[in-house]
Amino acid sequence: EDQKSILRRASSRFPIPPGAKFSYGTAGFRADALVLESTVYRAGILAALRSLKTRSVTGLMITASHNKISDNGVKIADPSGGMLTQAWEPFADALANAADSDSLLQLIIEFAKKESIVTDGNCRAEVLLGRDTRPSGESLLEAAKQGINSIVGSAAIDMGILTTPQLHWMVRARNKGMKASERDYSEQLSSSFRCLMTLVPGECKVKGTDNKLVVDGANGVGGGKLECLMNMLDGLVIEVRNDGKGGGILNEGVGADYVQKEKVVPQEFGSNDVGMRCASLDGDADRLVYFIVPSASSDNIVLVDGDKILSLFALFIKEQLGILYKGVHENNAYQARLGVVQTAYANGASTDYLKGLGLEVVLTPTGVKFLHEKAAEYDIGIYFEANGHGTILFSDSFLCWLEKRHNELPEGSEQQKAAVRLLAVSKLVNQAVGDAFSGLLLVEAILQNLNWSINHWSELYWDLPSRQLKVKVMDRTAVVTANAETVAVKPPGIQEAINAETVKYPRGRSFIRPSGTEDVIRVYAEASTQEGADTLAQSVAKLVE
Ligand code: 16G
Ligand code: ZN
Repeated sequence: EDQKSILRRASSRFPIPPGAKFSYGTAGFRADALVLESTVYRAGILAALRSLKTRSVTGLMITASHNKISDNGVKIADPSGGMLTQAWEPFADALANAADSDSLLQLIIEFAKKESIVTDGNCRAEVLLGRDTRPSGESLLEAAKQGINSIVGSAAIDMGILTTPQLHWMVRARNKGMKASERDYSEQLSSSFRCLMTLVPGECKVKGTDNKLVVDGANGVGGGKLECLMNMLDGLVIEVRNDGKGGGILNEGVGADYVQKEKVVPQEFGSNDVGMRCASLDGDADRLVYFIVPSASSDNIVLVDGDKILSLFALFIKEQLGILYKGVHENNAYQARLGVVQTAYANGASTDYLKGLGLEVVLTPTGVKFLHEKAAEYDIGIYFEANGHGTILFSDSFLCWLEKRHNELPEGSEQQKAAVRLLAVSKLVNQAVGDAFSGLLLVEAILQNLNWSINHWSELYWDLPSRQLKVKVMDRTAVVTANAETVAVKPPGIQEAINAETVKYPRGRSFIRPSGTEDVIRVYAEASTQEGADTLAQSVAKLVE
């Protein structure tokens, strides 16, 4: 059977639901799971074509992250392990929205021609598949496999139930010729974590249960996976709650998104946890926030968000670089460029703090692909969204120099230890995407290295009070932003009106942006008081309505 008839036959089994309109958006296609089969089938085709084009392994992940359990979604991992190249997003949209088998076929033929992709079976495509714990995942996975198999010469490799970052890590590892099983992932994380822990200064601190970390697994894939990883770690006691086995519902009253947005304790947490070090993962474990329950009498938490995780990482790395370069003449050392990447959602106090450390801070629009791309311009690029998605990227040239330097330095010297720590960080931290597990292990290792409590960390700076609102609109594309979403250039006049409101508040800052995942305009405001932030957000929301 030839390529055309295979495609025509297979795609006719996955008709697009009437009236549906899909958009690849910030993080892939996302919708109610019931309408997603055709989209996931077509995403399978896309992943296979991308693999053929790049002659590398690609990935396809089925997840709707922190969204409700009845939703699902699909996104493609590029050969680097990062997000699908933006250049292919219009094709992704066109594929997902093709009205019938004929137009789908036509689109594929034209695109393959334009990109010089040959589907004669002589070139092999390989796509790694993963899914989270959503019940709809199984049938959608089947649709994805059919999509991949619709492209002649393609192989779908089912990696099973995974966190999103695990799948991305595997794609990257495969293309680097490394071993890429879940076991290999866990070994890399646990061995680099152990390495960081052996370098904790002073006598080894006793890690009793009084120093335990309590983790909210969002009733998603992360809880169970973390329990497996835990068995390979020393020096860290973790108690996982909401691991999905206790009957709780995915992302309902639990998880990093809930904790960060609502700023209240998740289910299964309460007065017994006062003062404990707590952390929360999202449904597919690519986001991480920490929190403290300050008192038994209320549901409120002290949030330690992505900005603060970023600040802890930046501070630690800067300190290690300082030790490494001590006494070395500028001309003799590789000058590592350290950069910090945030979005407009970063709390103003965090940006001030980071700049106060003398760091270069840049803003990008919301969405991992933008932050990641920017961070990759540095030798060490640290990026985080306030919502807890982020990672640290190391350039190959810097790592190469660091390896060499490490071998030259006197054995056991402070300088060599700094080199070992930085090398360990580069292995611990997922280089493909933000990963709640590597983030969590790095936070824990740094707190141990600095001998800091979560309270000390939380008090690095005080967050400015902030408020987020969303406004339902007919057409979110009416709002167009510039300067990393800090300025609204359309509709005309709105930015001037926002400015006029903002200047009324000490430390006032506010912006609007169209959501990339929902039909809403998001409003963000911060000010020196909570009341100020609230009223500023409300008046800006009125301007949008
Ligand atoms: C997606 C993005 C996240 C972003 C969020 C914003 C990825 C992997 N995820 O979840 O980075 O913060 O969308 O959503 O890129 P919004 O556009 O609806 O505000
Ligand atoms: Zn997620």
